[in-house]
Order: sequence, then structure tokens, then C-alpha cells
Amino acid sequence: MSNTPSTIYLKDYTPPAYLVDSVALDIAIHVGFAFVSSRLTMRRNPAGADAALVLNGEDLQLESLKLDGRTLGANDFLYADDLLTIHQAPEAFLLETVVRIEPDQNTQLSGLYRSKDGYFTQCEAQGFRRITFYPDRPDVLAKFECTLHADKTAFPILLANGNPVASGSEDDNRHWATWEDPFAKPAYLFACVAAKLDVIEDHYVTSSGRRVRCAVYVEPGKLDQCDHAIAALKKSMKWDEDVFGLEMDLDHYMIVAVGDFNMGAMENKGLNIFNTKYVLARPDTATDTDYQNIDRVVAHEYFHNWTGNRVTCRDWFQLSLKEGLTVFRDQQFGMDVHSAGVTRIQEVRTLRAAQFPEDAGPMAHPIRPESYAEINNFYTATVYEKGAEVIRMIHTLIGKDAFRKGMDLYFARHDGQAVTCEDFVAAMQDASGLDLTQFKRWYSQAGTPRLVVRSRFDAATRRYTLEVEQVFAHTPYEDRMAADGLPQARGPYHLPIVLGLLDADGRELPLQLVGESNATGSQRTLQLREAQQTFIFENIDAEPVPSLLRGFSAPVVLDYPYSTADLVHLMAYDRDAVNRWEAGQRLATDILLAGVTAFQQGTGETTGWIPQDYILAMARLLGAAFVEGGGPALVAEALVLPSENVLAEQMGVVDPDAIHAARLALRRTLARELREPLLAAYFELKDEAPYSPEGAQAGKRALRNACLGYLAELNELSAQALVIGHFETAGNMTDSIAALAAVANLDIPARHALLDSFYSKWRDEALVVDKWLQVQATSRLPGTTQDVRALMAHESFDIRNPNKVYSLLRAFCAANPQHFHAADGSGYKLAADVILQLDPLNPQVASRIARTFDRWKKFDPVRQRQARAQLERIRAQENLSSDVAEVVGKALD
Ligand code: B3K
Ligand code: ZN
Repeated sequence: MSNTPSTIYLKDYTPPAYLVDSVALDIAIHVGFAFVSSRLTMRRNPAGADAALVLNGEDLQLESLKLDGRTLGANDFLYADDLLTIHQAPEAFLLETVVRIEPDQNTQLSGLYRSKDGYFTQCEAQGFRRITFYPDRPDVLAKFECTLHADKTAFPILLANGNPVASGSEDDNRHWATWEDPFAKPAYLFACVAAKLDVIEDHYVTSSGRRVRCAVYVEPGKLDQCDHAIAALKKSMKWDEDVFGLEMDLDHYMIVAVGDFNMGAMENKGLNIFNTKYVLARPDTATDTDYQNIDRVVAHEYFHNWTGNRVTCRDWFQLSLKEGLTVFRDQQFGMDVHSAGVTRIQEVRTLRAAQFPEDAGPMAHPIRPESYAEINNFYTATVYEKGAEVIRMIHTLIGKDAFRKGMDLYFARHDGQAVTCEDFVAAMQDASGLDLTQFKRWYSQAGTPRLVVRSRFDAATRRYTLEVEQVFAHTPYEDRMAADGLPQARGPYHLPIVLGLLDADGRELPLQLVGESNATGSQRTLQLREAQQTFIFENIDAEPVPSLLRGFSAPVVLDYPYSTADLVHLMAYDRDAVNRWEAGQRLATDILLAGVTAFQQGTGETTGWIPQDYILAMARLLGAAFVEGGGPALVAEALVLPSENVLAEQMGVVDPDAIHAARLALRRTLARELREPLLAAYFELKDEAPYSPEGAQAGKRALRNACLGYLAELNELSAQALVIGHFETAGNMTDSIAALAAVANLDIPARHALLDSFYSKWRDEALVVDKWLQVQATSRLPGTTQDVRALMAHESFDIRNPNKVYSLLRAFCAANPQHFHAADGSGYKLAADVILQLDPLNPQVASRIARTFDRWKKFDPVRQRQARAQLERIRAQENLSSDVAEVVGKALD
């Protein structure tokens, strides 16, 4: 088999030749196999091409095939290459198929598969074809009915989308249940479950009075870990009514948690299936971050009910239509229910850590790609996070009220349809009156634009001028497009620059652009449309410090020559939380890059590259935690130095050892210089109140643990005792894991004892064991790579469980750059071994690990040789999945 997967193009889209009006499924689960019978009421699509009837089917054993009651013979159809072609189908007909599948052997976790407590499904993007023959594409919408049969004792819970309509018992201790979904939907939203689970139930009454049963199903014995998820669900339902006027449309909303799951969660209509990681939480097992993530993922999947399910995608190129929009919605929810500033800072950090490198690497693609080989590779930070930034820019450009009108119009026009990104933008344009033609370039151009901003102050005319230039990086995406004969017409973006100007006392200046009769406020949203554009402000007495791109108003790299003094000023006075944080990050980045050079020249240890101004600014910041309301959480964010990966993106040739050394030296210096304030904050922030994950308490914990992290860098017995004491007295997982992560980095005798005691206490809580694996995988100690290999043989590790692979191996490859990029190639070798072992079992997960090679060409020739050897070794593997083949192929090209 060839390892060059074939490419699918957006330009080749054609409407389906046949439509499905209704689907009746009957799934009988037996020991080791299942029979799936389907009855499809189909008809020719009046708007479709005059093409043959073709259904998708993967790993299906065809048992019987009937058209309008007549069994089809060998000459009537062809099943080859995962396609079932039926010759000469009539205009309208009933198609009946019976297939045999083997869910117990389904290690890909796509389609119907076995997990510990029973059988679960995952159909997005193309898993339904692994359950039955079907036109498995999102623009075929049908009404589904599903009957499940299984052993009553082993699998007492039988669920599918929609409403339960009938159930009963059968011979041999078996039972059955039928569910009916009143809404037409694409097959990717189908779900069913047959399992032994506990359930917690609640209800929500919608604004129009519909009583919705809310139920969370979990592994037996875990009901004490469900309260937060169910509360999050009810909060989301209320928020979507309040903010977007969108109500729940079903009587049942079910969330099922499963420990074996490729991603976070799935928005199947009325029956969400979740990774346990985003459902289960108890103060002693879950961290504050876990609690927040649960809020966000529950909200995200719930919000998909309208943005994704009621209005879905015409084809998979439009994925960002539902994902970018739904991420934007869950981000808005996060900003409303948690601290807005902290939430936004965390999103900006994620975007920079995950999406910017993607946009600069071999997998670069616009939020709506023109082509793909494997759709599962395109559930990316670009489609999701940059997609959300694009929606956010529309929101910023047209304002909240017009955005809401645009959403209303979008639903009025497209409810029940499968549509494109153009349809969404058209609704926003029509509702707001703002011409978004140029804005649509965000959907077709790859790469992170650079905004080069230069300022000029003229005291004589009292004018302050900002000159803005847009610079585009070339990405491999354009080369691929050109090679495919799809050359890109690139041009400047339309984007909002939210800004303010600060005077020498930190006050905001009133802003008046040339030509305006008076100033309108002190914060403005400028619309940038040109490749080069000038903005002139009047009545400015002295040169201000500009606070640009407030709230990170556009997903760009800002190039402005800030001085250290400017940045210290913004850190202290900017009223925008994101830009206060950003100023600190810029300053730290400048310092760390100087440190990298110093380490490369052998003078790093002297720490002469760390300016005293910075230490003073950080000291002031720590002090500010106690004066402002909501301060601690923001200060905790500001204490986090830019990550090694983010620093790497700033370098021409990455030197992971020097980056690691510089960052560690800066942490140690800050710990030494701020020893007293860090200790004071640590003791002052201790909270005796009963645990709650809510903002104020979590913020204090975040700052306290950040202080502890710095103190752990002091090479002192008393500091180590503090960390060990923190671990031993911790009353919640946030504190335990903060201490354990700190200890995992220390070569001290207590390290083993603490790791061991943590494991013995939590060995039966899979999600806690994941944390235990992760702190070891991300340790900076020498020998970590061998430790990770050894942990792969530990009783707790299972390569078939995605959470385990993500916690141990993805964490190592993506979050331990010093070891992953070791010059001897040992990190790359480990990654390649894992990818090769995993690919035949679960290509989606293998491919995610393969993505950690993305930036290999940014390293020195020695490392490049090592990485290339491993990538080529992977590519040479026979029968490589299209998932891994696409990623490795693009990396090597
Ligand atoms: N829509 C799913 C993702 C499915 C990924 C398939 N490989 C979860 C989400 O974004 O809500
Ligand atoms: Zn989603």
C-alpha cells in the first residue's frame, strides 16, 4: 500500500446524489460482535448530480442488502475501497442492509467501540460508516430512530439520541430500547451507548417552560464526581438563553462519560459523549483548572446544539463554521462566569503556544483549508482557536448588538440546513451593514500576519502618528496550493486594532483622530484594511505609550519597538488586563532571548543579562496582588514566564538547551531576589475556607502555588521542606499536584517517596494517575526520557487509552522541549517508537503525537538529522495510516 494518501479538495464539492429522509437502525450487541440492521428511506436529490448511489462503509461485513424488499445479487452492487455502489437505484426506495461489526476489536475508538463499562460511539467526522453503510457526509440530514439490544445484566443502560419511545425484555436475559430523535441530523451526530453506568439526574426549565431532564452517566461508583458537570450544564443552558436567546430543544439532555475517548467530548444530539476528564471532579481528585475546563467543555458541547447541530456544516472544509463559532461562544461564557481578564489571557497564551507554531509550520492552513488528506488531522488549533479569533474580530468590528442580530439572522435563514462559512459571514454583514468582503480573507489565507507599528510624536503640531504595516509570512500552504494549481491571491486583512494611549502618569488620553471634531473616549477600535495605513491623533501634549491590540483584538504578531521603560509603564498602569500581562511577557521575552545568547556564549550563569528594573517590576506586581480586587489570579498569570516553546518561536535556529538554561536561571534569580515577598505572599494567601473551585478562591490558590513554584527553585533545605509540607498538608488536588510537580523537578531524596505515596493513594483513580504520569513526563531532571520509557511499562500505562498516551507521551513531546529535542536524538526516537506502535491501533492519537515533530526544521543541523531519520523511519512503515502519513509527509516535504 502506498503511503501517500490522496487529497480531497473543496473545489470538488458536489451536492449529494441521493438524500436520506429517515433511518431506522437496529443494533444487536453480542459477545465479540454486533449486528447492525438499517432501513434507509432514500430518494434522488433534485439538486444533485445524476450519479450512482454510493454509500460509505469501513470494516463492515455485509450480511444482506435489499432494495425495496428485493435482495440484491452480486451484479447489482460493488463493495470495494470502503464504498458500496448500487447500480441502477430508482428515484425513491427503501434500502435495507445488515452488517456484522466487531466493536471489541475497534481500537481506533471511531464508530462503535468497547470500553471498560460497555459500548460507546464516536462518529465525527467519519465514524458512522464504521457502524453501517451510509452516505456519511454532513450535508445529508435525516431523522434517526435507533433500537439497541444487549445483555440486561452486563449493559443495563441503553441510550441513543432524542427521546426514549419503547423498551422491553427478550430471551437469554437480554433487553432492548428504542430511541427517536425528532430533529433531522447528519450521521456524525449519531450516538448510542450500551453500558453499565450510574446516573445522576436533574432538570432545567427553559425560558419558554420546557422541562429538560439533564442526566450525567458515569462509571459505577463515581456519582460523587458529577455535581460540577451537571451544574455547568444548567449554567450553560441559562447563559445561551440570556446572551443569544437560544433554548434547549429536546426533553432529554444526556452526558455520558467514558474513559477511552480520542478527544475531549462530542456534541451528539441530546446524547453528548465525554472524555471522563471533562466530567469527573471532586476537590481531592481534580484541580481548579480541571473544574474550569469542565465548565468550558460542557458549555462548548451544549452550545453546539445550535451552532453545529441545528445549523451544521455543508462539508468538512467548513469545520470552523461550527468549531470557531462554538469556541468563541464558550470563550464568552468563560469570560462571563470566571474572571474575564484571566480567561482571555489564558486563551491568548494557548493561541500563541499552539496555533502560531502550527501556522508557521508544515501543517499551516487557513481556518477553512482548500484541501486535506485526512479530515481528522484538521481538528486543529487553527480551525478551533484561530477560528474563534476570527469570529471575535467580527464581534469587535460590528459590536455586540449587531453580532446578536447577525446570529438571529443566521438561525432565521439556516435552521435545519448544512451551510458554509460564507453563509455565516453574509448574515453578519447583512445584520450589521459592514462590508465584510475583505474580511473573508481570514478564511482563505494561512500564516500569522505581523503588524509592524511605528509611532511619531510631533510636539509642534501636538500630533501623534501611528503607521501600521501588514507583513505576511510565506507558508508551505501557498506552495501546496500553487502545486495543485490553486494559487492564492493574497492581500491585506481587515482587522480591528483596539487601543489606548497612556500619558506619563499612566492616565488614558482622550482620543481624537484628525478630521474628528472632538475626542470620543479613551479607547478606540481602529479598522485596519490597508497594507499600510496611518492613524493620526490630535491634541496630544506629550509622547504617550501606546497600548495596542487591547484584549488581543486580532490574532497577529505585534512588532512595536517598546523600550523597557514603556513595558514597565504598561505593566503598572494599563487598564487592559491582557495588555498589562502582555507587557510583562514582552519584557520577559526580551530578557530571556538575551539570556539565551549569554548562555550560548558561556556567560549565562552570571545573570548579568537580567535587568534590575524587571525584578523591581515583578516585585511591584506581587505587591499589587493584595491591593486590587480579583488581583491574585492576574498576578499568578503574570508570574508565569513565556514557555520554552513560545521562546523557541522567536529564534531563527532554536537552541533548546540555552532556552531551558536561561528560563531556569531567570526563575532562580526571581526566586532569590523576591524570596521575602514570595514567602510573605505564600503565607498570606493560605485559605482555611472549605474548598470551592470558584474564581476568588482559585485565584488565591493559583498565586500561592506560583509562589511555591518559585520558592522551590531556591536550592535550600527550608524551601524544599516548604514544598514537601505543602504536599503533605494539601486539602485538594490543586495544591497536591502543584507540590508534586515542583518536587518532580528536584533531585532530592523525597522525590521518590512523594511520587510513590501519590501513586499508591490514587492508583484506582485513572484521571489522577494521568496527572502522576504527566508530572514525571515533564520533569526537567536528566534521565527523564528513560523514565518515560520505563513508565510505558508501568502497570498504570496502557497505550490503548488515549488519556494515558496524552499524559505521558504527548506531554513529553510537546511540553518537555529540552528532553524531546535532546541532541542525541533519544527524544525523537522515543516519539517515533510510540507513533509506530500506536498507528495500527489508533491512527488519530498516533497522528497527534506525530504533530510534535512539526517544528523540526527550526533546529540545528545535528537535531535536524536526528529528527529526519525518525520521520523517515515512520514514513517507511508499511500500511501507515492516512492520518500519520499526511502529517509526516508534510513535515518532510
Ligand atoms: N466536534 C468534536 C470533535 C470531533 C473530532 C473528531 N476527530 C468535539 C468538539 O469540538 O466539540
Ligand atoms: Zn466543538
